[in-house]
Amino acid sequence: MKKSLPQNIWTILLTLAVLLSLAACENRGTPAPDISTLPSDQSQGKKTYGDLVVGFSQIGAESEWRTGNTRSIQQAAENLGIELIFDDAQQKPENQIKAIRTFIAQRVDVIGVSPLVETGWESVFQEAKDAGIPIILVDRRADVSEDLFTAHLGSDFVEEGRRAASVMVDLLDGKGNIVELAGTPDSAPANDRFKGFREVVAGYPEIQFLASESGDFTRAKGKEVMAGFLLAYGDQIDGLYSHNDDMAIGAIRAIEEYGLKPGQDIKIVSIDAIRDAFQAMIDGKLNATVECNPLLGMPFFDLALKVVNGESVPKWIPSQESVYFPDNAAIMLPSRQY
Ligand code: GZL
Repeated sequence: MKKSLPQNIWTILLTLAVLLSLAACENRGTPAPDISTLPSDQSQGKKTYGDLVVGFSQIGAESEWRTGNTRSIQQAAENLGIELIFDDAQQKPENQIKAIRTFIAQRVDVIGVSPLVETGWESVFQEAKDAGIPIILVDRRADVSEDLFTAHLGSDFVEEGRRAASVMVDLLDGKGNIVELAGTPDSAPANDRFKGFREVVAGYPEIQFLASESGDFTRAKGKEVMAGFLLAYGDQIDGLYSHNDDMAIGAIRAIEEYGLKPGQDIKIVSIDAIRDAFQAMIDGKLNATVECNPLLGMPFFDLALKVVNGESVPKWIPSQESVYFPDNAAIMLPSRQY
């Protein structure tokens, strides 16, 4: 005969069943941990800045803009605790290709590069793609198919050329002879600034180019080429369009040595908005500088972390930029960071 259980055992079992079911409800009711509040290294294995190893191929140190760009990248890596492997190519694209191959061999998480020139990158970018290492273009663009790089973080150089031309047209009142100091041949900024400027002056037939020659974005070459322009055209020159401030500052020296007044006898418009350009405007030797922002360090690493964590990013993230004139140069100078 089935031994009947003492009556109170049923009460105990029932109570136990109720308690267990409440506990289960409690667990079901407890929300899953909010992964967005966890340190991201715990949320589904996402990397944090401190996990990143980033290779960066820099062009060189040809200008104050480049120096500011390098400082921004290195400082941001230090602040974020990112392992940065930084290579200075000293203006040689073959050194950039070598550096990218080394980064691939080192299995970095992301490769950043500012391509010196637009062409010649397909095969090494394909090698990075085959190795599963994303490439982010920082500053300059490369002329490759879009599947060979993940994103481009940099300025709209064509728009910078348009802005420079609009200022020059105003300064010359729509007529005059200009010379042009162009950037590094085949570089994206030189190609685009050349193009953007001409889009605008095409509407002013009385503005004529006397000459255009590369000053390679450096002060020394800018001075040398401007001296040649002055020997060839002298006081026929009404305006100078320089693709960057460093070449314009070199040209200012050449104009003074020639015996003319920069900013007065020859109107000068350049691009970058480096500190020395603000000083030149204060001194009355430069008439305007179109901003080109080199402070790309933080945005670059923010983009790199998103890419490594599989987040979708825009193909191009253009910089927001202004144009600066002598009237507020003295007020602006103290706050300029490059
Ligand atoms: C533009 C950058 C250019 C600067 C120059 O983004 O690539 O290179 O305008 C620099 O000063 O040398």
